[in-house]
Amino acid sequence: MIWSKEETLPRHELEKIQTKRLKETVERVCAHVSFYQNKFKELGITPNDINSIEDITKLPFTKKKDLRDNYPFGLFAVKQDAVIRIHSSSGTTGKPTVVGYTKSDMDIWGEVMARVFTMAGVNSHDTVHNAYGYGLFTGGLGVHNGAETVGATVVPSGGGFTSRQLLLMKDFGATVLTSTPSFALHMVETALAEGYDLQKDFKLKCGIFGAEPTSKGLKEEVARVWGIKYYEVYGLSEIIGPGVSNSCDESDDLHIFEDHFYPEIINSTTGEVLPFGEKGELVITSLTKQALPILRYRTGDITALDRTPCKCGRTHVRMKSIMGRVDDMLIVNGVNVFPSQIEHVLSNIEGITLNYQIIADKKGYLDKLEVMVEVTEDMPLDSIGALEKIKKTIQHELLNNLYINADIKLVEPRSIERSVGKAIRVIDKRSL
Ligand code: DLL
Repeated sequence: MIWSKEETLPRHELEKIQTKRLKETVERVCAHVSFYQNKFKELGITPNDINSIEDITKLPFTKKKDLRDNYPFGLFAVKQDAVIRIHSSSGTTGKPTVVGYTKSDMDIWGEVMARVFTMAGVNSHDTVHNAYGYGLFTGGLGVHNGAETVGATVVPSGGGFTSRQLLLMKDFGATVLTSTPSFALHMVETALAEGYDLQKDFKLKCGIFGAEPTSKGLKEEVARVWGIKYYEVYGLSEIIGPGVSNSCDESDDLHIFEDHFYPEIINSTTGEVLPFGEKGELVITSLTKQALPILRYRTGDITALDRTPCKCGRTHVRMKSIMGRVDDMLIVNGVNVFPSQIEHVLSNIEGITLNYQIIADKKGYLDKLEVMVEVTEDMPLDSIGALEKIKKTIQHELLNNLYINADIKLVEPRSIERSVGKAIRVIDKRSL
């Protein structure tokens, strides 16, 4: 089943819609967002220069930093009374990235997520157990909205409380699981430890997983142990949240909902647009967003695009599963964090230095983060009470500011190995 006719439009018709919507978006940002007004002035262009979708390459890029520099609402193109929802992610110097939605944006989010669910064969007869986090993160509420749009019964369980989640999944007869892939596997471990029979006790037929980089092996493992079909959803808050693209029955690649989100692949160093099939940084322009329209957003995600026809009948371009990042952003159990954000938190804590290392690893199927930090010279290492207090403070600040749970290891001054060139701040032992 296909949710909307826009997903199967012939390319020339799709391009007509994209051109019209791009022109409207450009006019909107030039009328209401001073950041873009200045960018257009610098580049010596006006909205009249945009006459076809190909003209998109004349437009400026937008980066995460631009959202932070214009914190909180500087890039919004509507007045506050038109904004009905705010989401946000953690930020470098305490300033989060803030995104907003009008009623029309929320309807479009519901629509694209309805396409995602329909791609996975989900309808009003299904019960969706939604274990993506609710709250400021776009995962929980974004997925929720789409499940309701297709008329499914949603169980808004959110993250954590694995035992209770399993009980609800069994008793409510969930047929669809939505969560990060690592959480889906973590559930398996808990279920087996608690004596459940995965095939007999649960009615799951499929899962819609995303929000973190996942290897082919891990996807196959999730599908195998649960005995379900694995669908992958991709998205990011700056563009809408989950629902930018999703995999169909015929392919592991993900159809991008191109009538709303226009994709390009660029060489992240030169900014040059790369041809279909080549690997590079994914750049997305929102074509219909009202509250936070965004031009050529540098996602930092590495992938490649494929325009060859798909057997499922959808004409929208497909992207490969994310192959990595162009920057040092870590995704820990679905939460995005930059090493610089951790450094900022550490810099405000007494008794430690800024000689630190972040070690990302797996504990079972979940991600585990350890922050190893050297204490100051005057901090006696035998003062257990003082060290415990520092550890607790770091843990608390990381959780409060960045929403991450980390183990803290305090070590002696000068004990972390120094490197000749750039300091090695991150050791990522998780391999894709
Ligand atoms: O993670 C939105 C989302 C929620 C997507 C639930 C899918 C499911 P952010 O918190 O803004 O939004 O993080 C966006 O997460 O730039 C990618 O680096 C990563 N990401 C999202 N989906 C995938 C995926 C949500 N399927 C950032 N594979 C993005 C790999 C993904 N990485």
